[in-house]
This record gives sequence, C-alpha cells and structure tokens, in this order.
Amino acid sequence: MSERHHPFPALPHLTDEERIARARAAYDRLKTRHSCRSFADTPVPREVIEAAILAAGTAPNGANHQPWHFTVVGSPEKKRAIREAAEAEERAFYAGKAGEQWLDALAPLGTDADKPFLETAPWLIVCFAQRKGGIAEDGQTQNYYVTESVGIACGLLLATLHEAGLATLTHTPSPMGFLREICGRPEWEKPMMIVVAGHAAADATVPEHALDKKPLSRIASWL
Ligand code: IYR
Repeated sequence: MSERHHPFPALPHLTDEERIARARAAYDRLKTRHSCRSFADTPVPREVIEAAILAAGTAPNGANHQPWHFTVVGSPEKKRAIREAAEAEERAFYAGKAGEQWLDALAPLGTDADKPFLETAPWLIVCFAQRKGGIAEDGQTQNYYVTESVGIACGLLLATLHEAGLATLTHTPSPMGFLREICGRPEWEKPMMIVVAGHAAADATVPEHALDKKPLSRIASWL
C-alpha cells in the first residue's frame, strides 16, 4: 500500500529565457570552484556548515534511507589527530604504495604527504556512508545505492559551501578507516571523504590543468 502523497512542491514560474539565464548563471558560479590545498586559519561560522549539511541531506538517495553521516571536526586536538593519521597513510602512499602510474597522474597537482590544511582549515567535514541501517540507523536494515547517494550528497555539500563563498577540498587519504575510530562512528559506516572547508590562503594556487575542462561536445551526446 502506498503512503500518502503531497502535491509536488511549486517551482518558480520562469520564462524559457529566464531558465536559460539561470542555468548559465549557476554554471558561471560553479565553474569558479577548484580544489584548494592551502587554507587560511580564518574562522567560519558554524551556521554556514550547518546549512550546507542540511543542503547535502536533501540529496536524492536510495529509498529515502538517507545513508550518510557528517562528522564536523573543528577542535584543534581532533584536527591534529586526523592530520597525523592521514599523513602516516599518505607517506606510505607517496613512498610507493600508490604505484608509478598513479604517482605520475598526480605529478601535475604537486601534492605530497604533508597535509597542513587538515589543521589550518577551520572545518573538516568527515563524510560517512552507512552501508546498512535504514532510516532508523539500526545497523541492520539493507540500504540501497549507498555510494551513489553519498556521492550526490557530497556534491550538494561542495556546491553549497562554494555558493557561501568558501574554498573546499575533497581529501581522500587511503585507506581511511582511521576516521571511523577518531570520529567514533559504528563499524557499518564507511568513511568516503573529508570535505575541508574554509578560506583560501593568500598564497593558494590551482594547477594550470585544473582549468582544462572538457568541452560540451565531449562530455555530452544528444540522441
Ligand atoms: N590522497 C592523496 C593522493 C591524491 C589522489 C588523487 I586521485 C587526487 O586527485 C589527489 C590526491 C593526497 O591527498 O595527496
């Protein structure tokens, strides 16, 4: 038996010209987002992060189980613990665990095992995927399309933080099981990424290739 339904919420009444202009304006704003790897220690109000996480929580997801959890880390002690554990993994990664091909692919980014931004940035948002648990988070109920759901939620999180004028980084130390322990999350949750949020440092840069986006003709086809 189907649950009660509500009328579909009203969307703005726009002309096609207005729709085109809005879509282009959204693209113009989103295309200025780039991963930031050097953050200032300037504080950011907690309310910005709260609103961005609420936006992330609106993501389409499997059976509306909302299989995500966001642990927001602002305490210097916890940030230090995350930095130390992440750098230990990154040292092994850059010392060879990654393999030559991966390290060659990363060379243009100029990244290394040092991750000072994990302490400098005001907020680390650790994004967890709930492999099980359902909406009640019972740790047992089957969840669906978990990776897809959490991926979309993280996209909305990044877009909202960008819209709020913040610099962001998706940081993925590998393996990152240590995050479950530091954040005190249950074994059925899998850390997916750390979204680092704050203000870019005055000396922050983006690699030249970051501006090379594939043209529409390569990323879309029309049937
Ligand atoms: N986690 C490492 C390596 C890394 C991997 C990819 I794929 C990137 O796009 C960027 C970095 C690091 O953070 O340095």
